[in-house]
Amino acid sequence: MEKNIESYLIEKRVFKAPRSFARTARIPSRAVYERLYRESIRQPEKFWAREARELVWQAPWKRVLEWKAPFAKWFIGGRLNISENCLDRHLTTARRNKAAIIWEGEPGDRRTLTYQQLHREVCRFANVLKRNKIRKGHRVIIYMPTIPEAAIAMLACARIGAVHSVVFGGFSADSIRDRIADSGAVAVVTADGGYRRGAVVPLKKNVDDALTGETSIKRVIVFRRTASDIHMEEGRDVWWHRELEYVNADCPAAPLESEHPLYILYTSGSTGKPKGILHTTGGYLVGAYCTTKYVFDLRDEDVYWCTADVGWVTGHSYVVYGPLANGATTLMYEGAPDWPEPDRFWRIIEDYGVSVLYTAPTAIRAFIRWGDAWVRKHDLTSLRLLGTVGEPINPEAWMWYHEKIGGGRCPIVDTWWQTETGAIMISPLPGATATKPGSATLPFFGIDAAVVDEQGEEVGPNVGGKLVIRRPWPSMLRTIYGDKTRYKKQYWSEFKGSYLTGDGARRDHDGYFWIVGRIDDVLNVAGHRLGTSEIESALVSHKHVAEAAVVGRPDEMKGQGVVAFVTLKENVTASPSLKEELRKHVSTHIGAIAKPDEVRFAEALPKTRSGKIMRRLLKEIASGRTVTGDTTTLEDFNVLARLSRGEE
Ligand code: 7RM
Repeated sequence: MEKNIESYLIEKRVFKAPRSFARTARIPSRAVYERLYRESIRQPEKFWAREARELVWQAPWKRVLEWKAPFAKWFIGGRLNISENCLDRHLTTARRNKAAIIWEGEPGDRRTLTYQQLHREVCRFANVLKRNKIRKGHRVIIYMPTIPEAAIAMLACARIGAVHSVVFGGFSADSIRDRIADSGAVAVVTADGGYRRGAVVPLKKNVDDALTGETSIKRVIVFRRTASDIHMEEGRDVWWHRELEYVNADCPAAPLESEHPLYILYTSGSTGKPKGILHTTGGYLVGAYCTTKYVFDLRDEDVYWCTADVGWVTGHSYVVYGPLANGATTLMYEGAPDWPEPDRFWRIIEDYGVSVLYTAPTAIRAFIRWGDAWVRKHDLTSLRLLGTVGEPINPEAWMWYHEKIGGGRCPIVDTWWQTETGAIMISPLPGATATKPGSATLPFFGIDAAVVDEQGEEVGPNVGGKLVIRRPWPSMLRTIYGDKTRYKKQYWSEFKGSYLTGDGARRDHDGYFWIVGRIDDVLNVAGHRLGTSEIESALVSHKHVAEAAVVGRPDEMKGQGVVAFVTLKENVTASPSLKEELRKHVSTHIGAIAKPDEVRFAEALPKTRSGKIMRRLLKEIASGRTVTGDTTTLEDFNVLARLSRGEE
């Protein structure tokens, strides 16, 4: 029998939900959370139905849930349209003239679209789609920069019932080609280019390269963003602005069945070919809507900024659908956080009075590395709530975020969820939950999360195991597009009736969840199973370390040896004595068992565009192998080449 994952790094700091916050919060105390949570678990369908009733349905549902494991249908018989819920529904209220999207381009250009204006643009573009023979059920690839038109294209697809699949603007022609082939898409919506660190990303050129040879694509609609010199293929490519000349703004929202597919989003998975995660209409909307409402506790006065790219699931649920369904003001920024200088985020927060900031640990660690002086240049007092997502946040990075960005007054919501879950699953509620640096805390309403051992039995406090969800929830994936078998096998085969997240976790004595890393990345050192996040956090707690990734490599004596890849803060000199110091540092903070056998300094770590460290690649490098398998989600190939050559 495999042993449980062990834990050595126990965090003792606790931060109560601030009084001022709790006073006005939707969930004002831990007691209220507990009561609602218990109710939601006892009668989940009642809870979700109550939330769903806050939205607009063109026909009411007959049954809340049909669960033929592992296939779920939510709000059966109901008809609705997400774009209607994100747009039309606000037009009869004072939100009509409220900013829906505030956007800033990387070069500094600015646009604001009110709900009324956004509605009009979405209707017009939906008519453009129709004019180009795109119909309900057709798949449409959206390959765009983070500009309002990306959201407009998504909402326009949703309005007519076309299924969108957003591909990260940073991905290559090959990735687009794979996703077109897998989804059988008939159209691509793209731009001539996008801006990233002052350069133009040749989006249209990449699309052209993806379409050579056999393809299912009949139409490419091109938005003019950079005025770059591009090729337009006669009979296939049309300009967005030209097409608008032929349409009006009258486009009723199609009444779609609750289970009508909304989007496919490809995720890399740890190995092999990307999986097309399929989300459907009613359940997804309810999940995105209600988590946004409770977790960010949005007010009409808020300027809410989720820094994610629209190509990531976070961009879907928490830049576009969740905030707009709540009638919030969502800010979008096109470019890099260090362009033209490392204070771009802080400048934006000051300029627009951002009050809620939602970003990723990888970004926070980069800011720490660039130094506090950039932060101090700006007035960040408009902020009232901070969030993180994407990876476990190292407690020291959490503390920095809390003090330097949040001025010690803003709660931090560390939100755990996945592309597959569609919406936040484990997170503090800012007026109710005391937070602990590094913990995503407690499950959201209706979410039956647990940590189990190899037999599927729930483990006791502070024992590590596999994180599972023991019942269906509305925003869950419905399948892997075109591959039911893989869907069943990957997520539902290990423990009967439970969804396998693939993450390792433990719960502490207060029931708080601590994610210890991906199960595939767990190390096995002399019979001890260690998650990656604690060792990495121990390294990041050293004053010279900006970022760390830990992997195992085969070791004759111990089974696996520990290799740490470490990025140092700016102006710190790499030296053999520092390597030794870091090994000792881990040893004193966690124990000799986790002491790295080798520390390697790296200028940067291989990451996905959403900032996740690709440990699979580091494992191969650490054991001296050449890197194989899927690297299409890698942000910067040069990083890999440098690491493989052993350059520091
Ligand atoms: C939203 C998103 C999912 C994986 C997930 C975890 C990791 C995400 C947290 C986290 C610890 C968090 N979707 N993860 N959030 N780990 N604490 N708050 O990231 O599909 O791209 O990734 O990301 O491993 O399984 S995703």
